[in-house]
Amino acid sequence: MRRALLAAGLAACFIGLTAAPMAAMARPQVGEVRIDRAWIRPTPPRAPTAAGYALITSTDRRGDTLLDGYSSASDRLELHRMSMDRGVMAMLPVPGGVAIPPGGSVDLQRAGYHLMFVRPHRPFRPGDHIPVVLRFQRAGDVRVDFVVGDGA
Ligand SMILES: [Cu+2]
Repeated sequence: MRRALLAAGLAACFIGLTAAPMAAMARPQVGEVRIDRAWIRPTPPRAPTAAGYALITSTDRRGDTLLDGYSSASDRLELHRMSMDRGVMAMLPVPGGVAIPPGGSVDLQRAGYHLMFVRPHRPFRPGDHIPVVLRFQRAGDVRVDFVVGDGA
């Protein structure tokens, strides 16, 4: 019995130790890209898509480009731009990605962009954390947890 408890204690310690680098990896900053306010609008059941937004900052003096991304929580993740077409709001894929200026930021929502989760695997409920990988031209793959909510 005592031995079992000791083993359990060691296992807990080991998990504690190995969890630290994992937590560090999950930080939404890799290289010279920083992601703030990453959020997704809640979806009703069986919604075919969900929209996500983030504030992206590049501290690289060359800037960076958000190319696209992927998530285990939906079939696909696409980068879209809202645009008016003869008075009708439409959304279009963004060829070439979104440029983040050197030392500057792009607020996807304000700039008319969103990340479109195509066919979410389950409803996104307020408070859920959705793991996402954003792909940048220079910074490469950046892991970010998007929080389902109202973006506040
Ligand atoms: Cu869209």
